[in-house]
Amino acid sequence: MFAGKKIALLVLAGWTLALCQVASGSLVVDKASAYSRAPWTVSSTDLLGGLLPSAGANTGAHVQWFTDGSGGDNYGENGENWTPYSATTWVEYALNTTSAPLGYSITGVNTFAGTADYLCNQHYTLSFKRMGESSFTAFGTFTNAPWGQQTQVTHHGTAMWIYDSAGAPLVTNVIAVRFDIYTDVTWGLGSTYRELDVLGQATANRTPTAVAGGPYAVDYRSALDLNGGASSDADGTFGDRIVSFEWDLDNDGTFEYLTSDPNLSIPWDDLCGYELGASHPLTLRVTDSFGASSTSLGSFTVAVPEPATVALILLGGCLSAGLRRRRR
Ligand SMILES: [Ca+2]
Ligand SMILES: [Ca+2]
Ligand SMILES: [Ca+2]
Ligand SMILES: [Ca+2]
Repeated sequence: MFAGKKIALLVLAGWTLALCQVASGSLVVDKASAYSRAPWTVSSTDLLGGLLPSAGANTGAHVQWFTDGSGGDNYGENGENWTPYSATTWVEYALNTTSAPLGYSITGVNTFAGTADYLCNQHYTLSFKRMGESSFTAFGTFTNAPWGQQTQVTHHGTAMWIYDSAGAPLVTNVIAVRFDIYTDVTWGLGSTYRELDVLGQATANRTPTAVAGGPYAVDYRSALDLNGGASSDADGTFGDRIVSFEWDLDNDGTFEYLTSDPNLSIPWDDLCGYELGASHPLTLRVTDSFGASSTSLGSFTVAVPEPATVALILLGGCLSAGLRRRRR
């Protein structure tokens, strides 16, 4: 394969940290050059495959060649060129999110440029738009080949691979990608990009975290007010949410109460019979909009009434007080 040199783009650390969800490695930019009519290592299975820009400016007549899955076999001989006659241009691609409701985790961006007449330099700013966001956020600016490259012999083409050294996603929950491309007006022509690859896969749903709250204390003959509101779903900012709260009051594995509200008030009639003064385990189960769930163990105690009211117990609606009630 082609020789490449790895350059850790430390200057971009501040930007990438803001977007990286899994900062297990460092940002790597592999740069290759001096191609000589070699087959271009492009991906035909990237997220841009076959897509036309959803927006853009000055993208030229052959913009479809950006994402056709081929770099072309001969420079400039098969229409596999894109040469904007402008100082800058930009293209946006809206990713297909029908099968990726939480967007995509981007693991790599590969770009290829070059023609027979040395227009192979690359210089662009890469931006991502994430689920739930209305605008793009810049990820970094990347350059390969000297700006204003004029040496045909040493630079027939250039490639750049951008990825995380540990294979972690560069960004998660991405729904659109943007390239702001700077071209070389010194020569009256722009760089001839031949393929833009954006690699990744659908961002996986994360299981919600249940927090039962408590321990709860309830006065004799009062309602038990449960609050699972501390439960959370890490995908909440990307359109996911907890859709159900289920409570297993006697902790027997059967959830008696189902609500979409984190708060639940259980009437005394349902508590009547639990041993007074003892701690009773309960379980909260939360489920997100993708069906993933988790549980949390809590407890509640029914207070022992004042001696003066003990006599009322037998007169009240809880004749079985003092016995742990078995439900179902
Ligand atoms: Ca491709
Ligand atoms: Ca192409
Ligand atoms: Ca989730
Ligand atoms: Ca139960």
